[in-house]
Amino acid sequence: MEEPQAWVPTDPRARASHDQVVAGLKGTDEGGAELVQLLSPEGERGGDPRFDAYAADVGVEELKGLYRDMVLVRRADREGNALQRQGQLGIWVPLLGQEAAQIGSGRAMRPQDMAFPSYREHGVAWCRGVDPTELLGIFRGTDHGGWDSVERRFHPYTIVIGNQCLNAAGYAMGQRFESKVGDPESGEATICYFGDGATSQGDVHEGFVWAAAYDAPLVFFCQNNQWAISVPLERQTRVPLYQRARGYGFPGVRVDGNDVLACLAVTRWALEECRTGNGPVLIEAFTYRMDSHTTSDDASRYRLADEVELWKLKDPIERVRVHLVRSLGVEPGFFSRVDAEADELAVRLREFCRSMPTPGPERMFSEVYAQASPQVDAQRDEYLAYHASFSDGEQR
Ligand SMILES: Cc1ncc(C[n+]2csc(CCOP(=O)(O)OP(=O)(O)O)c2C)c(N)n1
Ligand SMILES: [Mg+2]
Repeated sequence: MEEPQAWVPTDPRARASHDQVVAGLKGTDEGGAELVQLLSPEGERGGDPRFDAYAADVGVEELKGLYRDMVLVRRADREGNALQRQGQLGIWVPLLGQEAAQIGSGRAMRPQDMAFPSYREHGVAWCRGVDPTELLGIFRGTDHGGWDSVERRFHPYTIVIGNQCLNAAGYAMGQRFESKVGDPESGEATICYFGDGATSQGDVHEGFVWAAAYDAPLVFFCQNNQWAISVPLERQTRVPLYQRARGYGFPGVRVDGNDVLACLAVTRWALEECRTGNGPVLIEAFTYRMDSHTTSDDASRYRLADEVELWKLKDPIERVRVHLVRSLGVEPGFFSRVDAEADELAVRLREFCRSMPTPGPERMFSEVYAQASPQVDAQRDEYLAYHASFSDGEQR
C-alpha cells in the first residue's frame, strides 16, 4: 500500500523554506558589539561615551513624556489594526515594536527640521503634530494624508519603496544651496525614514550618492525591522547595514532601535552633525516588526513564533516602564493616567473613523494639481457624466 503523501503547497510562497527559517533566526542576533544602547531590555541605564551628552538633559519628566508618547502611539496603532479588521479601513500598516525608533528619532528633531517618512511612521507623524485621525484617510482610501507637509515639516507618506530617499536628498541639497546649514541653533537638517528592504533599491543608493556628493544635511534613518515582508535581512546584505555608509564616505551608526533614549541621543547627534555642515549620516535602528507587514499579510506563514517571543523580551515600552518604576520611583498613578489617556484616544479614533464622510467621485480629481488644469477638469466632467448616466443614480 502506498504511503499517504504529505501535503505540499503548490505555491512555494505559502510555506517558509528551510533557508528562510534559518535566515530569519540569524536575523535576530543581538545587534553586535557596536550597538549603541543606553537602556537595556531589563530597564537598566547604561552609558556610552560618544552619545551620553546627547541624553544628559533627559530627566524623569522627559522620560515619562517619551513613555507616554510610545504608549499612545502603540494604542493608535492597535486601533488602526482593529478598525481594518472591522471593515472600516482598507489596510493598516502596523508599527508594533518600532515605537522607540520612531519616538526617539522624532523627538530629536527641531521645529525647523524636515522629515520624509515611508508608510509606517505613525510615531514620527505624532512627533510632528500630525494627529492619528489625520492618518486614517490614507488607509480608508479617501485621501493621501490630510496634513500640510510644509507647515508640519513632515512629507506625505511614500509607498514606493525607497523613493523618499531621493526626495529627501533633493530637499536637503536645497537646504545646503540656500545656506540654511551651519548654525548649531538655527541650522536646518532633514531626516529620511526607510526600511532594511529599501536598502536594496536603486533610489536609496542614488540618495546616498547625491547626499554625499553635495554634503547634504541629511540623516538617513533606516529602521531595520529584520524583514521586508517575507524576505529576511540576510537576503538584502552581506554586511551590517550601518557599515554601508563607509563606502559612500559618511558615518554610519547602529543603535538599539528598541531603546528610546539611545535613539533620541544618536539622532540628536546625527541631526547636529547635519545642521552644522557635517552631513550626511546613516543611522541603522536595529529593531523588530512584532506584527505582520500589513493587515493583508500573515507573518506566521514565513517566520517562527519563537522569533517574535524573543523580541517581546526587548519590548521598547516595557524597558522604560521598568526603569521608571525601579530606578526612578515613579508611582502607579502615572501609568494609570497614561492608560486612561490611551483609552480616550482609542475612542476618539474609532468615532472619527466611523463618521468619516464617503467622498463623491469628484474627489479624486479635486487635488491633483494646486491650480486648475483643463485636462483634469475635462476628465472629471466626463466621469461625472458617466456616473449620472446610471438610471438608479447610484455611484459605481
Ligand atoms: C518600488 C516598490 N517595490 C515593491 C513594493 C512592494 N513592497 C511594499 S513594502 C515592501 C517591503 C519593504 O520592506 P522594508 O524596506 O524592510 O520596510 P518595512 O515594511 O519592513 O518597514 C515591498 C517590497 C513597493 N511598495 N515599491
Ligand atoms: Mg523591514
